[in-house]
Amino acid sequence: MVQEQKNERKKTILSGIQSSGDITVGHYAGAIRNWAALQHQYECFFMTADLHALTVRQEPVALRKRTLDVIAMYIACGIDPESSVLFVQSHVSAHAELAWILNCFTGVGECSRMTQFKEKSQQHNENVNVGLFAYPILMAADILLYQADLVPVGDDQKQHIELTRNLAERFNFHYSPTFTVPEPFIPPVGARIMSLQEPTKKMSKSDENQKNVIFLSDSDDVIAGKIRRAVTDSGTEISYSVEKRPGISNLITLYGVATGMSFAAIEEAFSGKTYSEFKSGTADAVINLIAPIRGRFTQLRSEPGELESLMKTGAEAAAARARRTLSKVYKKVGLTERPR
Ligand code: ATP
Ligand code: LTN
Repeated sequence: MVQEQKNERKKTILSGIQSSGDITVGHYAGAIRNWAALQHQYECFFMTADLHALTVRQEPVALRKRTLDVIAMYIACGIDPESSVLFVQSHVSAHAELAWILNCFTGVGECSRMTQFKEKSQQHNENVNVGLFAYPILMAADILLYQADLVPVGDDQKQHIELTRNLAERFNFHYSPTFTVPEPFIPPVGARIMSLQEPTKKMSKSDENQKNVIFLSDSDDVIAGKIRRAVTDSGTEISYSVEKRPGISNLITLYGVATGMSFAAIEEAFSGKTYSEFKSGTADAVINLIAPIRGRFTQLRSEPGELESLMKTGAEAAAARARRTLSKVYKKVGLTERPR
């Protein structure tokens, strides 16, 4: 009973990753490892954003498979399915329903200003659809449905959380307090892992050039090869400076994420060493991080029944929480009660 009361007072986290590609070390650094670190202090909801993935063309069979892969990867990275709710966004219809209501509270100008929209509409200029435009509104619905206090994400999602906060405040002001206004949690290290070949660009799972990206499913040899061939800078010094040495700085960040060492300690450990020695040290560190994750992932994916039952429990728990918020919202905006 005492335990129950304590749990009730826990604050809430919601976060997610789109199932638009395989999970990368960037997702691990910017998002998943922080979820794992925070999971026992908060009541947590972690989802696969499969509806968001539809904003760019997906191959249906691959999308279905990746949606399960993402959930399995969360667990392989240390998310405890016993204490966190893991679910698939499309399994909880309240997400799409709240998104519609929030659409009607969002200015076209607000969505046009979103950096991700501008970038993605250039990248996919053959298919600039309304879903891509309204993407951050669905993300706001994801967060607000669970009354999340904290949203742990990488640096690129800051602007979307700012929009979510504005929408929550707007709705609360127009009607009465309804939504918790969430805070972003952006980690001090690893909030933006950069591409290996173009270290001024974010490492992205949908990058056409696979050499840019380390996937958590990559084999040891593939990881070592990608790091060996990573672009470094003209120079010899192993010291962190994003402006002067973006390539080396990205590898220092990866080394720090993989080992937990501070930048100063890494610089000291490699002082006087060559770039090639540093790269092989970084490859070892990243392999030590990823190999056990990959092992657990393979094991989990070989037991589809378990994942499916977990998704069912997750969807039920998430839907129950989401329904409470959605009912309040429907009532406040003036929709008639559904006849029972
Ligand atoms: P895409 O690459 O397909 O455009 P994405 O990988 O940027 O998409 P998501 O998969 O939805 O987008 O990202 C999920 C989470 O992982 C977000 O919190 C995002 O900020 C974080 N993330 C993604 N890439 C990186 C990265 N390179 N460094 C740090 N965090 C990242
Ligand atoms: N838009 C996010 C993925 C995402 C998300 C969310 C993150 C969808 N819904 C809710 C946090 C909370 C992205 O990283 N591209």
